[in-house]
Amino acid sequence: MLSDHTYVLAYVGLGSNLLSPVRQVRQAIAELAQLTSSRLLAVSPLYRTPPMGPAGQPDYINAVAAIETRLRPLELLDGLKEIEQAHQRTRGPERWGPRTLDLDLLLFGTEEIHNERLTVPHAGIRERRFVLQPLLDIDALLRLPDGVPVERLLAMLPEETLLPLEEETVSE
Ligand code: A4P
Ligand code: MG
Repeated sequence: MLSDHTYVLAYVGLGSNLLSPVRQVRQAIAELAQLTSSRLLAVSPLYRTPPMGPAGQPDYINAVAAIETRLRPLELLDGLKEIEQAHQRTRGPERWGPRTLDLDLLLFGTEEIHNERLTVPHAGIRERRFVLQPLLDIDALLRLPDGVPVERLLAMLPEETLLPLEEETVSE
């Protein structure tokens, strides 16, 4: 854990496309709020997004949460993995296949981390509208550690609209 007064602002990406994905994501948000030495600050709208990766899998529900944490990056990753496990995450052998819950550590303050277990910013962050849009919803001025505005990355992606779920359809 970091020393008493050192909080870091971290962003976590949530994704699910199995077993009532809206429920999975909402429950995971509640569990993120319970993470030790951390506080949930903001949650983006939920989005229904076409699958990136193998075709023939259901659409995903994606969202991003901002948390303030005193955990170190690997401690936070362990916490995220525990929540994934609690969702009885099932995953097939194929890369980018369907899953009940996927939690990615997108950003950890302005740190750049490269070790065996963790790459931050998350390796796919720049190419994924379903990550960039909800990040921007939480902070319209957000920049990656290298200073690039998230808004600019989003503008560089191919034209495609991501619609937030309407409140009334969220009770899946
Ligand atoms: N790891 C390294 N860096 C990180 C990080 N920043 N956050 C390591 C989380 N984990 C990180 O992850 C495998 C290992 O990556 C972890 O044990 C950790 O040590 P995993 O979650 O078990 O594997 P994965 O998620 O299947 O692999 P991958 O390649 O990370 O997949 P992604 O990038 O998470 O993509 N389409 C839509 N529309 N929406 C989605 O959310 N998600 C995926 C999965 C595919 N298609 C999608 C979506
Ligand atoms: Mg992942």
